[in-house]
Amino acid sequence: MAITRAEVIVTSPDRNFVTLKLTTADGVTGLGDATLNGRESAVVAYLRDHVVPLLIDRDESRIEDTWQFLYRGAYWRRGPVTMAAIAAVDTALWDIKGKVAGLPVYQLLGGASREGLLAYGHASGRDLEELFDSVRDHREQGYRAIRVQTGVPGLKSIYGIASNETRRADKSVRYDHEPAQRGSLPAEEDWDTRSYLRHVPGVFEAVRSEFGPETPLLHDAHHRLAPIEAARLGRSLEPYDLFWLEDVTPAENQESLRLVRRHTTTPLAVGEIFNSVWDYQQIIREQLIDYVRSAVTHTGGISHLKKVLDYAAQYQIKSGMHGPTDVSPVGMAAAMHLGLSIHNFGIQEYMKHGARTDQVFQQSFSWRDGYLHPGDKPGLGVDLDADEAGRYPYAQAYLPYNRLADGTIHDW
Ligand code: GCO
Ligand code: MG
Repeated sequence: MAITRAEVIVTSPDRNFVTLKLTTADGVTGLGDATLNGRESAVVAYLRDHVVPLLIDRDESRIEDTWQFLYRGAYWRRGPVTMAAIAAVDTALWDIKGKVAGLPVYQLLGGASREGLLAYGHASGRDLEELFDSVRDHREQGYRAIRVQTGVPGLKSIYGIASNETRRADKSVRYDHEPAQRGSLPAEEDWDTRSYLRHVPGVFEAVRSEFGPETPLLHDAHHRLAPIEAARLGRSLEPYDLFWLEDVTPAENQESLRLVRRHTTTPLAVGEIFNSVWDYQQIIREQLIDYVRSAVTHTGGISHLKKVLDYAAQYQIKSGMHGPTDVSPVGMAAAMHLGLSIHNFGIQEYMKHGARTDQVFQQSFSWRDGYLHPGDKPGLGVDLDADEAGRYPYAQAYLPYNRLADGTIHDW
């Protein structure tokens, strides 16, 4: 029982992905997603220089020991690069363990706690007409829950809006945007909080009026508000019964959510940029959020995110795993296996990958009537076609950044 080969595969079919492939002495292979949007090369170097040499000859069955070895043995702890690298190793080892056992990973985690995973997609529009078309498009695709993002009058380009410039290269999905834009430097976007706070409640009033009260609607403030502004937004959206309001305020200061919580009953989701349980400790213990947004890919893998969610379950907090196109099909499969097994599953973000991505990664999950299921192939159920992957070399791409009208850098 030993890992004999570890490869870091970088491919860019529709966007950049970093995948770790482990092979054992018995020829069993496992895949792990290590994609960190806009910082992929940092994780590639961390894996190739500081992890791969340590994996060779390790016993692939010892997942927890390997996790602790890579976490504690590095001396320098946590952070997005380290925890994405550890996540890839952890996920690949769970993939191998499932294949050796002849079981899908969710069976190793305690079996299914539900028939399928409620998913949400990203509707967006620069104006109400475009937004309504996007909502209809997502309902036609079968989504039962829909995130709503909108342009703001007076702002040229902001987060989350599929426009001609940001729509994905292959236009495979009309309205999904790919925030990371290929090029040597990040793109600058603009922002004005007061315009946004004046505009958004009216958008949700229009969406509810057009589509009714039933559909779970979500919205992402993408870290842009001060706590009191977040409190105001949460309260102003209460008549529209959101499923959740995401990343209302930068949450490094976990206490800041106390003020938001005092003013609004709109459910809160936080954590897609978190990478360990320590980022959540206070906001879970004080029940300052309702959903944990982390992806398996960015939070130390299946082993660590399960620990975070088991801690959250004690406080009636549910999962809302991050699932944009920059979580690869391997990371999505890991999320689905974990989400299917835990009791406190909430919802799974699901932005469909492009056609070229689906050629590189052969997946076995199902998408039916608004629900996802990881499938029952042993392991994660994903294969990577190395030849196909080789057709798409890495292309530098950055997430945008933000400035206010006076030129001050703001949170993107
Ligand atoms: C989401 C996220 C994304 C991020 C992207 C960054 O809720 O899906 O906010 O849109 O911006 O994943 O890599
Ligand atoms: Mg988000």
